[in-house]
Amino acid sequence: MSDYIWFEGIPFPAIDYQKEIIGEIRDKFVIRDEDTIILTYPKSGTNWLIETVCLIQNKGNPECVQSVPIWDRSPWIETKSGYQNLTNKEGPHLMSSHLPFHLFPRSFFRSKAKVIYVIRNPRDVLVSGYFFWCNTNLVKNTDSLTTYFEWFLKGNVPYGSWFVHTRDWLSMRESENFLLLSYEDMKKDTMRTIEKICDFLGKKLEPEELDMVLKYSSFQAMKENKMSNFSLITDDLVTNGLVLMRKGITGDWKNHFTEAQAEAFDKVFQEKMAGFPPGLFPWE
Ligand code: PPS
Repeated sequence: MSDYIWFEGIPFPAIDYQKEIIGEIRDKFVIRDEDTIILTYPKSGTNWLIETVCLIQNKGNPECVQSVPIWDRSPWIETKSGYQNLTNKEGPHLMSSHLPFHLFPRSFFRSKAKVIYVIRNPRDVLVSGYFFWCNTNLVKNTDSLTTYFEWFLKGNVPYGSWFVHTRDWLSMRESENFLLLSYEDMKKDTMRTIEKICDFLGKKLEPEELDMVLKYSSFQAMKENKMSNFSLITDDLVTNGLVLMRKGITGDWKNHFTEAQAEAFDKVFQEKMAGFPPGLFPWE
């Protein structure tokens, strides 16, 4: 098991990340007006959104999502391999990131590049992260949910505190080039979310093309697509069979939290997210 790489108070996975590169990306990586960025705190539905956007860009044709690994279609800005990939490839770029606000490339804040930020009930993010990271060699991990729960509340998990990440990025929610989505709304009315993304990206799709986007970005289709389900990740990075497409539901935290944990979580949430309108967070 690896420990983290720490950069400016944020723990990053130990493999495919490097402090110098994370700093260089913030200071020097150039994001252009034509670029699109999928931005999330880990385990919020990043890959679902990447799949959806790739399908929208291809008018529902699944050829690309079925032949190119997801991390090549939308490279992770802050990983060594993603950064290399982006600097070698001509834009416009579709890219992904889990970076917190203060470490994000500064050039973005001077650009018109579009960001789609997805939030998810942090309780489900916690459970999803626990089952994901404990099957990898990428980070310090534990096989006790009790321990992981404490780490999560303190922000001692990959990419730091959910509360800080979300609070900071939500400060951009009124910006024209920022689309805020939630995993819960994506589940409740997937087609409506696809249409919102099309509007935001200025893409006009025919009804049958929209149906194809819906079909090929479904949980089942992605679970069966080896370009998207992380089964191409090499064995040296994973233990116990890593699964990205675990359950794909909302509210799974209720199957895992004790009553005391649920209460403790509510208290921290109320403290740390005070000041935001409750309607912004569409979960129970
Ligand atoms: S990562 O590793 O941080 O990039 O993970 P991320 O993609 O953000 O989140 C993984 C969770 O998203 C669920 N998922 C989906 N749910 C519904 N529909 C689709 N198509 C879909 N694709 C991914 C995935 O199952 C993870 O959630 P859990 O709760 O663990 O099942």
